[in-house]
Amino acid sequence: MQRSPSSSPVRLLSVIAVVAVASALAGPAFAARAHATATIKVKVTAVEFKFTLSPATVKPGTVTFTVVNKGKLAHDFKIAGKKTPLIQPGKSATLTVTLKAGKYPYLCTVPGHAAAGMKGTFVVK
Ligand SMILES: [Cu+2]
Repeated sequence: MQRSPSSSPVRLLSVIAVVAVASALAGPAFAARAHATATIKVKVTAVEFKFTLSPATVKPGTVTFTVVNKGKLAHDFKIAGKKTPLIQPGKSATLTVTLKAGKYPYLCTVPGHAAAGMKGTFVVK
C-alpha cells in the first residue's frame, strides 16, 4: 500500500493553518485601527506669560494640541519631549503626542518665558 503525498487530511490541515495565521495577523490590526480613531483635541491659548489649556485634563490616548498665540511675542509649546515650532503672534500650530496616564509638565522654551509663568502640568487620567 502506498500513500499519496496529496492525501486530503494533510491538505485540510494546511488550510486550517493558513486561516489561523491570517486571523492572528488581522486581529491586532483591526484592534489598533479602532483604537486610533479616538484622537483627543486640546486647545492651548498662549499669551504673555501664561498658557490656558482646554480641557485641562484628558483620558490616556493620542492627544492633538492646537496652540494659538494670542500674545504680542512669539511663543512655542513643549510637552512630553515634543515641541511646536516658534509661533508668531496671531498664528497657531499643532502638536500630536500619545500620552499614558500621568502628569506632564509643559512650557514655553523661549528664554525667560517659563520662569515668567508660561508653564504648568497637564494631567492625563
Ligand atoms: Cu513664550
